[in-house]
Amino acid sequence: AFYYNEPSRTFSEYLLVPNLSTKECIPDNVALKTPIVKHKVGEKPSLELNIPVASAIMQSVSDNNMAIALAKCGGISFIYGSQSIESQAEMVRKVKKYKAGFVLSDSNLRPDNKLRDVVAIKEKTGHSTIAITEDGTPTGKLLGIVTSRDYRLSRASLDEEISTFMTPFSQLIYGNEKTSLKEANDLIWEHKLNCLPIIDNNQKLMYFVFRKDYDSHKENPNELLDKSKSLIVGAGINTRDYKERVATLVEAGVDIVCIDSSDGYSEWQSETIKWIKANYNGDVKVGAGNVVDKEGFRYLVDAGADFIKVGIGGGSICITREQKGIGRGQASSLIEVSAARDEYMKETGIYVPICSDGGIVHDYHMVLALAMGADFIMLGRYFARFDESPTRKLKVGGNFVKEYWGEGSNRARNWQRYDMGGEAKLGFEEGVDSYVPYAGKLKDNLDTTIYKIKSTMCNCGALSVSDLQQKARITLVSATSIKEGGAHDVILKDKEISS
Ligand code: MZP
Repeated sequence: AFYYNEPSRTFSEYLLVPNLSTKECIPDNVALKTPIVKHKVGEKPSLELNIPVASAIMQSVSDNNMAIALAKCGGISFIYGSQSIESQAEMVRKVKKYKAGFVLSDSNLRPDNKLRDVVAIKEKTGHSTIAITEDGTPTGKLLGIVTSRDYRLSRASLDEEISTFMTPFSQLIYGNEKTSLKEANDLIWEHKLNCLPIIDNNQKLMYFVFRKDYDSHKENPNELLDKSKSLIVGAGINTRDYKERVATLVEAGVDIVCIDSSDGYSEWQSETIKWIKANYNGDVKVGAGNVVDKEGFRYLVDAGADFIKVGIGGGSICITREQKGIGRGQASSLIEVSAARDEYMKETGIYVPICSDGGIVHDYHMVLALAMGADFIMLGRYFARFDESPTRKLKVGGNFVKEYWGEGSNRARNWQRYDMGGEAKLGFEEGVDSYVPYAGKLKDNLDTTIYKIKSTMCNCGALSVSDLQQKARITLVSATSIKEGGAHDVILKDKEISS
């Protein structure tokens, strides 16, 4: 046998040592844009994320709702593959059809409209119209009106209504009546237009209403309307039914697929990747894994993989290490695979993104993963806690929880993920069925996490992911210093004092 000289390690055994934070190192200046497909060094990758996170290829995590919520925040979901091809493709279609936006109604306003400044003046404008005033009083200067979905007014009477209220506005840009409210909102979100869309009773756009000081020559919304894009979405595939599954997913509009396997260093994966690349002229992007060493990385990259996923046995619901004794500490795996990626880049001029999959417990683990060379991070437990995950929210022992189960559990029975070419069944469990604490809305939690990541990067003097990968200084910590890192030698106020 070959023996590694060093024990394999995981994130909690490391800390980041701060670098000089220059004055421009503030969270607002940190860009988290990151590539998810291979590309020539110096060229723009064909697929990027605005934030370096992906939700796991799991029944209890990634369906179309999760995918929409996460893509709106700039990440990506890989819709689980342990379902029929048709139902998975339908989920993909739902994401692709969705146009980022919001429903304009009294209860669902854009947060940046400053809700506190919104006052309904229903008596004046009809039950389903609200007014936004500058000082938040019913008599304050009007900034805009928003009509709700069931607003019923003819174009003429709406024109009249608007002219009554338009005094502070110098600009009323007529919309193209073929444009749906969703498309208009998509545009507003995407380009951060400071305006309100006004719709007719067929939900078609009538006007964009702008503030007086708005310079419409810079970005006329009607010109921006063809350019509006759909959300991006990925999907998990396996090495058995991939020919049919990939064809159907591609037709549904999937942006990228990923072979979902607990151990990806196999001839099955190589064959699958080569088939996809040959049959789609290289156009279908495919991630592969999971691997934990340089040999696995090189094997899948040589087969044509677009990104490589790293991690075996570190997932919160995973018992593979207990069941089979297979795996490696996530940090050690990542450090070795990232070095292999850098070597490959020097040799070929091609950058292959790495995804660190599983085992993230604290937000700072994400920064460590990025610093150790990951380009993005896949999370299961983290996302399972939110409203948008597909599982039930329950009250257990007085606390709200959400269900979260592994793909290798008897509940999911995703035998393809553990397939060793034998019978088409899950021979034994490699995952558990569990609860995770309920944490509320995805966006609220993710915003905080992203802010933490950015501010930690500022401590490291890094303004981008690649900057962090180059500049980070990482130290191992002793067991005693781990203890020092938490609150210690004090009596916490929320704990009972035992006599
Ligand atoms: P975590 O974010 O919950 O720690 O880990 C999620 C990852 O665990 C998934 O992306 C996947 O790679 C892995 N996973 C999913 N199901 C199992 C299992 O049943 C598993 N063993 O290990």
